[in-house]
Amino acid sequence: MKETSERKQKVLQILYETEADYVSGEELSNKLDVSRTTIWKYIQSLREQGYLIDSSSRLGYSLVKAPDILSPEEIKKDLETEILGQEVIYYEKVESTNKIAIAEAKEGAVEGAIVIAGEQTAGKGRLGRSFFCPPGGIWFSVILRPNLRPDFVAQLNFIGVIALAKTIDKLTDLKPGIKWPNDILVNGRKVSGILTELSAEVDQINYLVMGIGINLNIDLDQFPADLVNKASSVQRELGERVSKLEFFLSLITELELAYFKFQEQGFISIIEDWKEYNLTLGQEVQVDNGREVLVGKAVDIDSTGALLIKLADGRVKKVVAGDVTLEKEYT
Ligand code: BT5
Repeated sequence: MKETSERKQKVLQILYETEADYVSGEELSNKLDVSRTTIWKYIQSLREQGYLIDSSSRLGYSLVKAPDILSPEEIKKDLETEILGQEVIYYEKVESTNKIAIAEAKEGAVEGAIVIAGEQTAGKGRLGRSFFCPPGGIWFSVILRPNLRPDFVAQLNFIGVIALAKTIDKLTDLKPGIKWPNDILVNGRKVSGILTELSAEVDQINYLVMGIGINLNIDLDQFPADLVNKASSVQRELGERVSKLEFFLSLITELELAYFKFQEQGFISIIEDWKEYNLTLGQEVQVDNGREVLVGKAVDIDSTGALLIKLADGRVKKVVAGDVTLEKEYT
């Protein structure tokens, strides 16, 4: 199976190198040491993925246009990371990439392996909520195996949101903001969310799956009615489409940089990056922590990644997990 995908990758690589020219079936079959019928099957499979490949019995094959998809072939071509995305599993349509990544992690998938889907039919949000994941967005899950105590896992969400904010900042002229703990907002609307799930012993994480969803090229009229006023997409806010591949590659590069920095220099070192995009600290907020709704001012992040809320009576409460509503959203 792996050999097949490596060979298909090689065919694609040769087609890219040949640029506008043609490469003959014979040359491909010699280079890969497989029959011309097998080459034909790889070409057909690439076409099914959306590649426009011209074929001529005299000249051979020529790549006319590549689809904007996050297939392993496209990703590996331009990958600049050390660990993230070295293994990629791509599906056109799945229930949830987190579900698959958890199964892969249990089976021993390497750190940095990524499961991606073109579309999710049962995308998961936090606390059993669902996440709307139509084609056009980026939906993926990264497997990490950090040397970290489970009670510090919330810190890793910071890496995800920092990487997302930096990528939007770098590739567009939009102003992304981070709403604690895991939302990225553009012009007050949510364009991205993160769901981190883990398997751990008392003092050590076995594996962690960070699921990231981004509304990239999605029309507002595709959103269900309950999301129309609070969600948006990068395309909608920017007024133009953004290459999925470029966005994804930039995102995993930023994600890896933040992950390495976190591991080498500790959590405090990444809080500064987080604060650059912070929409929560200094704001009056309502926080639902599952047991009660706290109202106060978000004053700081502690060393575990928890949010500190100063209540009207002056007490400071720590929130480890919950949903924040900013004052401008509820007044
Ligand atoms: C999240 O949950 O924001 C985490 C979303 C994680 C999705 C990724 S996609 C890849 C991976 N595989 C999965 O199955 N999941 C992950 P939470 O903070 O609980 O927000 C959920 C709430 O956001 C919902 O109750 C809706 O109100 C809203 N929502 C749902 N779909 C949305 C969308 N596409 N864009 C913006 N908001 C959405």
